[in-house]
Amino acid sequence: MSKVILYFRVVQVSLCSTWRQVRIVYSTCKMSDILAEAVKGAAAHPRPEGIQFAYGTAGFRDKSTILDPVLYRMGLLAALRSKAKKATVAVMITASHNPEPDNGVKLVDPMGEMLEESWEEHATDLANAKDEDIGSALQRIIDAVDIDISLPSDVFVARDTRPSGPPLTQALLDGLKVMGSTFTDFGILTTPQLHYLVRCHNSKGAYGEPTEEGYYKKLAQAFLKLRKDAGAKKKYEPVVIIDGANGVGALKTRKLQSHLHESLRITVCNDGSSGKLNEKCGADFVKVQQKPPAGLEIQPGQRCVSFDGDADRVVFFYVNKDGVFNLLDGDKISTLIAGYLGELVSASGLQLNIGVVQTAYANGSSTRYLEDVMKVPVSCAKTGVKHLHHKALEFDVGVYFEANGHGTVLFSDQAEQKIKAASQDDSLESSKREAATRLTLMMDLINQTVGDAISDFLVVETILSTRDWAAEDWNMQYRDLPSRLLKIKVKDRTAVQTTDAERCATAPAGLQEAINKLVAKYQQGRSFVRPSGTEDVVRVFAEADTQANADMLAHEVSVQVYQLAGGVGDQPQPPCAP
Ligand code: 16G
Ligand code: ZN
Repeated sequence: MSKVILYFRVVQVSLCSTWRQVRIVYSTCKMSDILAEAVKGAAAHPRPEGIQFAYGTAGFRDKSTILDPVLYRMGLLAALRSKAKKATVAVMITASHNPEPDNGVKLVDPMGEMLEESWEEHATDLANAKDEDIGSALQRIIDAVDIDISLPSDVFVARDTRPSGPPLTQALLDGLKVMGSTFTDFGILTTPQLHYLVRCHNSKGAYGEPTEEGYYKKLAQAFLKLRKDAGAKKKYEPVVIIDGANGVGALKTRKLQSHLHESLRITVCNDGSSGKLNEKCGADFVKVQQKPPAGLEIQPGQRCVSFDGDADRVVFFYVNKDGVFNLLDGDKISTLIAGYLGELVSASGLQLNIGVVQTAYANGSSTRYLEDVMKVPVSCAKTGVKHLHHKALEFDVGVYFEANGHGTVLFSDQAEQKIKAASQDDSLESSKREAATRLTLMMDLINQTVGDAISDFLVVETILSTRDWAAEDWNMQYRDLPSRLLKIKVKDRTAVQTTDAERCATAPAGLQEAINKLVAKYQQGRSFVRPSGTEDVVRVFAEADTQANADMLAHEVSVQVYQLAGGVGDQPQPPCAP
């Protein structure tokens, strides 16, 4: 006799004006019914023929017009993930720095971490299952992970400002409803805000109040306390221009502003009132183009900040009195933060090791500065936030940043306890206790779940103010080597394989040897190639003593990729003489 298991299933979820009030009506049903309904529900979200989706470094990302079925399926998957973790998980709908017509979706684990890597495969399988096979695809995941389907599930949902966001959210919610999951739709949030909320919720408030207001309050309180004793400044000006990439970062900075009172004068440009999301603006544009975004009027020396489309990346820049553009990217930010936290740790007398995690894209000057001048250990991780995050966990205080401006600081539980205890230890010298107190405030200011443009921006402002530095003083810590990033189209980008955190190519045969020979021709030359995780291209990075040499080295390596890895179209042309 076959066993019939009855499960509770939510059949009605009503969201009231305040999101905390969710009315839930339960009924009972069988697991086979849930799977059958998941298949039935797919009729409203049919999967197009001939498209293969892949859960990449930043989840699924594509033209928004083809993502509806993926969102529906991610609703199904998020419910399973929540059951598997016995906790609330989150789903963010965004395509970050990509153009406005794109969109994407990624799952967030209970403590605000990226989705565990082993589930990326489940996500890809489910996204590619035919409509009629959704039930068996779900069953495969349930069996593989051994999920107790009778457990409840709960999911937080948010999106960026893209016009495709609302209908895609609807598709996601349809998936959640079919699974009988409860959910909270927060509407428009930055990616890091959603990460913060799910962590607060699951840690029962220990990380902060699980509301958007709670996020602003936590950051602003720490920021204002860290500024309290600041004396008169000669160089640091509390005036900053923010390029909001015409996205959610602009809206949320406006909300933060009222909490900061008069401590910082922020002008938000590219706030979405006229321009398009990420078009000629935002952190990615500024980093890649090495020039200021459109829509900003900048005085020499004025400190400016660019966020990306979902506000998880930040870069700073200024134009000097000769009109020369200067970028302060993720490498400069991590160096600044590691230096300051290192000083606080020494001043507190605590035995904590600090390390910095970078990727192969980090400017060689930054790595040398950290290792040779600051004597800070540096680890290199593969591109993609999850790899850096993972490595940063190896330190008591792990500072990780990608050169593109995505990064944060992780404090181990043990470090956190030691710092908090020292800040309350009356037997300690007051200077030590004070340093520990500043460290606790820095921990509150830093969003440890994921890189957060708003939080990182406030951290940098705090350090610059404490040091009484203008952007130029910060920039002078070390001089970036000129670099160039190119992309090459090939028949199959997986023909290029790498090892040693992407610094060495293991395939195609002969490519690394060719790169080594080319690099040897240039002063301070360095180059590596890697298949992109988000675009169908191979990326080529090169740096050297001069811009012309960096450009030429990047070009010569590109030609090797083109010839050895099956280049498509015309062979790359040498850079034009300046
Ligand atoms: C994604 C990654 C970013 C990485 C970029 C590289 C996350 C959240 N985002 O945007 O960290 O720098 O991919 O793109 O992990 P690429 O593989 O196309 O060069
Ligand atoms: Zn982003």
